[in-house]
Amino acid sequence: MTVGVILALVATTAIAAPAQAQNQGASALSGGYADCPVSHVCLWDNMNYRGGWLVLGSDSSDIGNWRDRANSMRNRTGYPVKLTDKRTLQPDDSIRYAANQSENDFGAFGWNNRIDKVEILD
Ligand SMILES: [Ca+2]
Repeated sequence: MTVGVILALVATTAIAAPAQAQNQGASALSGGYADCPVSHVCLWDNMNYRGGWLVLGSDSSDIGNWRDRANSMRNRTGYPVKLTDKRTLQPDDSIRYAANQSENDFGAFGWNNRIDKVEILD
C-alpha cells in the first residue's frame, strides 16, 4: 500500500484560504478541525488544529519534512492510527488513537514536535 499525501502546505502568516477542498488535489494553505476530509488523517503544526497542516490519505508512512513538527491530529479514517517517534540509540516510541479520535495538544504529554511516522491500522 502506498502513501497518499494530498496536501503538504505550510501556512504563511495571515493568508487564509477558503475551505472548499471537496476534491482531492484541491488545496488550501491550511484548514481547521472541521476541514479535515473524511478518510484522512490530518496533522497540524500547532495545538487546537491550527497552523500549517498535512493531510494524509488512506495509508501510512514516514511523513517527510513533517517529522518532528505536529502538535495536533484528527483521525477521520475509521481505523486506529499509530504515531511513532523514531529515536536514535533508544527504542522507538509510539502512541495510538482509536478510529475517529483526535488530539488537540500533543504537548500536554510531551509529544509536541515528535511524530515521525503515521500508520493507519486496518
Ligand atoms: Ca521524532
